[in-house]
Amino acid sequence: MYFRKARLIHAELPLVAPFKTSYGELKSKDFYIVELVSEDGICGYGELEAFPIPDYTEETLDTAILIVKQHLLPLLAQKEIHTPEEVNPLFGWIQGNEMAKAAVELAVWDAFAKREKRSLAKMIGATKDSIAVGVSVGLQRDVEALVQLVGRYVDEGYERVKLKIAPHKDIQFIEAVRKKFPNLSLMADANSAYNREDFSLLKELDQYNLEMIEQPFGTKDFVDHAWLQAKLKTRICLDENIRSLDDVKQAHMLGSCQAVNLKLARVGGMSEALKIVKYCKDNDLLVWCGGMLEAGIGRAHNIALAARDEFTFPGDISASNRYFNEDIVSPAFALIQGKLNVPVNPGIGVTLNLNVLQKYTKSTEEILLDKGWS
Ligand code: OSB
Ligand code: MG
Repeated sequence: MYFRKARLIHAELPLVAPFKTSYGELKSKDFYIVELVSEDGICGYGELEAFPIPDYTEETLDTAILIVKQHLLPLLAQKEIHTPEEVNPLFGWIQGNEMAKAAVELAVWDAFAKREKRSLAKMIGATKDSIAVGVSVGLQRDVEALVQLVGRYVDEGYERVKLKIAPHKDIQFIEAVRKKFPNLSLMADANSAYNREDFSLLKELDQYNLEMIEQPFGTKDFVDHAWLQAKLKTRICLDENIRSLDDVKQAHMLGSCQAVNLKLARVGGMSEALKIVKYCKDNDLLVWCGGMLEAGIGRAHNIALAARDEFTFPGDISASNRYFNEDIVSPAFALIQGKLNVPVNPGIGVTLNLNVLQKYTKSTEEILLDKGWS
């Protein structure tokens, strides 16, 4: 397949409520859609998940779109791509920039699945037709607000709840939610807000029957995480640390975690994600699908991945209405008895909702891939 054109659509969707983590607060989802058009008119879509500021990883929307335009799209220009697996090695000489790579690579996967008239889920070997999902809840003002919000999500049918924590915004909050929901599948995500000196706080969390504690320590640390994992009965899960299969191997060999939050955007796309899934399965690491507050395109990719059999633990893949009043795809993703349906149409299985997308589009740029580069 040759790609003849790319369209970069910059859009910003307001969130239904601000999302607060130990890094800061997000009020909207600012993103690009990467549309690749093949020689025979097939359109593949990817969503660029970098955030406006480099707090979660080094990439920002501005740096990532620059990498897409200056380095990744030129590699696709005038080059025949035979399988989507070729894209990851094609981008391999470029260091880092996983989110930029993922946005383009995932658009290629979508295009190939559409050409084969198969759903992306089926194409990557997924068999589930619906997936149980969880919800990630941001830091709240006080314990009462948190307990009430969790109650709302539980009523809506979410099967697993993740609570953001930070030092001293932890024990009280977790304790209150656990007391109100003794049997809820519950976990905590620190977004790297702790260090070894905070051990007593983390040790206290060990008594609340949490599914896991996600990314307590620094985003490049494997050694202190291993030290902590040896001291806790609760599983440690790594998120920010995991940018490639090599990172997962390192974490596993050192004993830094027992679970991996897998995000397509953070590991550079589908090919790397599938390798990580296999490694986790072979080495008894729990792997589950994380989220980046995706709009509809990114969410569709996540759902295809999480439809594989290895994903037994509900992902951070909530329904569209948990994030936005309206989503940019049709149909939007709806929660049905705690589950999301896996689209069956070709490719990602949803189409751009142009009415909604236009309302929130900030700019559009078209780049021809058959001229100007060799
Ligand atoms: O740490 O998992 C995280 C959102 C943005 C950046 C990092 C994280 C998150 C979430 C939200 O927890 C997950 C979702 O998309 O629902
Ligand atoms: Mg996380």
